[in-house]
Amino acid sequence: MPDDGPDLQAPAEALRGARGVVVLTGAGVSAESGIPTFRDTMQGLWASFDPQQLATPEAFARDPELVTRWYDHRRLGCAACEPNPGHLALARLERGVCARGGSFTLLTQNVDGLHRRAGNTDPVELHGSVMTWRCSETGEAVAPPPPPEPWPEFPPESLAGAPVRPDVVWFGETLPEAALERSFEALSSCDLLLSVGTSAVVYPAAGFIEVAAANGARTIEVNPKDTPMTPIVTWALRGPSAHILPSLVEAALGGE
Ligand code: BJW
Repeated sequence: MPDDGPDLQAPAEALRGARGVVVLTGAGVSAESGIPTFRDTMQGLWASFDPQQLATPEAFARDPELVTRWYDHRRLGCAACEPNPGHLALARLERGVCARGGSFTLLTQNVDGLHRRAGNTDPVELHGSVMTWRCSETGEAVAPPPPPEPWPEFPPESLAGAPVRPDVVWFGETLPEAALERSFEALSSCDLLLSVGTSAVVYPAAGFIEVAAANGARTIEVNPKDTPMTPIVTWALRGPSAHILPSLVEAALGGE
């Protein structure tokens, strides 16, 4: 028999029977949309920079021009990309679970806005969004120029005279309280958690898989590689999410 991917029967049955579904996504779900994952080596002009060094309040304080140029480059890159079949499968999954009266919560670490564009109605953006920006002092929203226009200056300046920053969560910053509340509420009552395209090394999101498992949920991981959470998940499905998710969701929902 040809090897056309992992065996989806048991995880698809679990997904079909679940009444509370939580999906946790990371950068890998957007890889096939052409957005590099967070821990990929950067390309071109940014090849000599380390994302983990730039995604910090300290880097922004030290060099706001560099950090805002990097985020604006990513903002315009995300705006130019489209949701891929993996994103679309998760939107279909939300419709299917809700149509049969179940609960569905999408928790994403991604800042690219692609889940919303694919049709998921209310994703919890744990690490914020690169598409929205705010004054670094007052917190007031400051709208960036519509893509493909870059900001006219780096860093952009707010009406309060302070540098404007992307509305993302950097290392050492706390996640939005409402996002954490919605996450823990969903994790405490779900019977299935699907983790897709995350290296599962950044907390608190990485710990969500353990929280769901400790509450009795079954867990599915979709990733081409092992992660620190692989040993505890119920099913580890190896492969790219743009291939696996459409098949998994089709097997779970069928004609629904
Ligand atoms: C594919 C694929 C394909 C490829 N299909 N898959 C507990 C223990 C230890 C440390 C801490 C802790 N609690 C808090 C911390 C500190 C810190 C942390 O976790 N550090 C660790 C690195 C050790 N956490 C924080 O600081 C958080 N704040 C917080 O907890 O506040 C309270 C506190 C502070 C300090 C101490 C204690 C408490 C904030 C975390 C904010 C993270 N922000 C970033 C940047 C956002 C803006 C931006 O994008 O620039 O979020 S960091 C970066 O990592 C980004 C991502 O959302 C996040 C996760 O990365 P992700 O999505 O998993 O991407 P990758 O690249 O790592 O992995 C991609 C995966 O896809 C890989 O596995 C591939 O194999 C796979 N893949 N192709 C499917 N086609």
